[in-house]
Amino acid sequence: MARHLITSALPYINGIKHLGNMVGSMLPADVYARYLRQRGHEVLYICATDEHGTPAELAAKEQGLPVSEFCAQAHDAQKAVYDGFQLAFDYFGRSSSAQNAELTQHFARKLKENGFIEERAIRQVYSPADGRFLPDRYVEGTCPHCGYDKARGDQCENCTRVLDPTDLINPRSAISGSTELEVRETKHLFLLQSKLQGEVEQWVARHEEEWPQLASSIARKWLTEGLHDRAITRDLDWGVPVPADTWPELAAEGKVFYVWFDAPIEYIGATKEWADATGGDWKSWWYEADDVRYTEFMAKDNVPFHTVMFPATELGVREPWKMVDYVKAFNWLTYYGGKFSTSQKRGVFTDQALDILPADYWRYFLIANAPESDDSSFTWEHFTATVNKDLADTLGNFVNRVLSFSRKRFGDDVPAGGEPGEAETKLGAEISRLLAEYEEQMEALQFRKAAAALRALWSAGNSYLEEKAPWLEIKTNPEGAALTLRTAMNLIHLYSVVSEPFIPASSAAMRAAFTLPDDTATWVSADEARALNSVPAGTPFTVPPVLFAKIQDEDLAAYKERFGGEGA
Ligand code: B3M
Ligand code: ZN
Repeated sequence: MARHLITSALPYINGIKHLGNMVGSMLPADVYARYLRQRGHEVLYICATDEHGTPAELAAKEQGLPVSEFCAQAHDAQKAVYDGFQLAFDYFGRSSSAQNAELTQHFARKLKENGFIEERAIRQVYSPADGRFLPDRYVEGTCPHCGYDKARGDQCENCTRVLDPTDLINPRSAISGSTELEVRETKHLFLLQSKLQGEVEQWVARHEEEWPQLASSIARKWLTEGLHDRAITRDLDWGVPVPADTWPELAAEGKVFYVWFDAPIEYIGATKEWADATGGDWKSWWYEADDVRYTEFMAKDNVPFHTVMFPATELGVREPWKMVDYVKAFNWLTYYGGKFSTSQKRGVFTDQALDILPADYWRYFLIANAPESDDSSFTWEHFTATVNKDLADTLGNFVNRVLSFSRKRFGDDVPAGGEPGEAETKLGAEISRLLAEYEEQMEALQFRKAAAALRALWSAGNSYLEEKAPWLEIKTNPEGAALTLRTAMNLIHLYSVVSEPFIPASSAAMRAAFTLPDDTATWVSADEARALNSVPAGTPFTVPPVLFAKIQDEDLAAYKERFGGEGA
């Protein structure tokens, strides 16, 4: 059985993320990791805050904090939200860690040894008003490709093209707003990606068939446009220092590596942080790790870095580092068809979401509507309808109805009596088929389809209950009613196991309803599920509090008022 290494794109340190960020990387990664763990696989799920670069420096400046202090606080704030969402990372690290610095410097030295890094003098934007060079996001202006007027010096948010600050039309300083910018000469390290083009192409060719279309088409587009050599150092105070033993002159000038050079290396760095904290064996996951299956999760704007640039780095190091096997890429989640915007405070942020409702409501809605094949839109109306129908009615109500009714009529133990008949055989076959479908979609990382199969499993319980109508059966055939309720309770237990990746807290509550002496069930195979007999008659149970509260019309109105419903 393969070991599974899973990473989700490292969230930037500068601020709490919105729901679009959550659904495009960390949440599906968590669902997948939980699913694999449930099925008994060895899994390592690693993430971290991406702390270097201009966004961190700018955000720290805005808050009047030293950047290291800003990052420490912001890391803890993000971690708290992710804990609230029940993201079960094996480790959530920090790209500013010593482990990452050491690895990043090692990678750079090796790339130089192998002839893939060279020093070049380049012309950089300098701001006399600010008394410094302005790399990346320190410059803003108009995108030369699409005309978007808030493009940043590193990438255009609108057309996703990667930019150089000198490309921008009408550039201005993001620090002072000064438009009196000059271009001055300074030395930087360049990664000679052009020399690695052929190798990256061969590597992509070996994977693109398997990757989702979104990931392979972006990788292809980049390769067709050609890999360009890129500056991988910056004139910043905050970052991984260029090692003095290898580049004394640049080190003396205080140059640091570019954030996109050290960020992917932090996948390894954070694994080392994990190992240092837990005694785990980081190297077996990353070095000569042929038995490891590595899956990465990210939104589409991060795909070029993960399918082309980081692979180029890893190939150029000429050491057997683990490279990604499968890239799961997502489109955008929109807010009423428009952009979620951190700067314009439009949309729902992850901390606000948890203030309003428990994590499971969000987890289920987001994954069931993940922007997989296309962008998808968040609206409060859709969210409310989904929660009320799928979670409150189909699942929650089923659980409460069955357990309360059984307790009322048969007491605190799962009732005995009755022999499974045609209805149970039909139900078993249906459950078995749906569970196999659910597994198939999860294995294929098709989250919307997996959610649909899970929902169908919940619905099958409702159909069975409607058909058998134990509240009528009890009057004429109490044994039959006992059978129906016992079967329905077995469904509840099955749901508690297989719904866990999506809604871990509610699943735990469902499972805890039964006092099963040795309930270690991690998964139920489609074949075993057919029998619906893992909770035997006589098992004590309790009725859990209502699992999902319905969202009322007045709540919906209040959310729309607070967050700005309707188009933006
Ligand atoms: N921090 C970009 C982002 O948050 C970046 C991902 C790094 S993954 C190595 O979208
Ligand atoms: Zn653009």
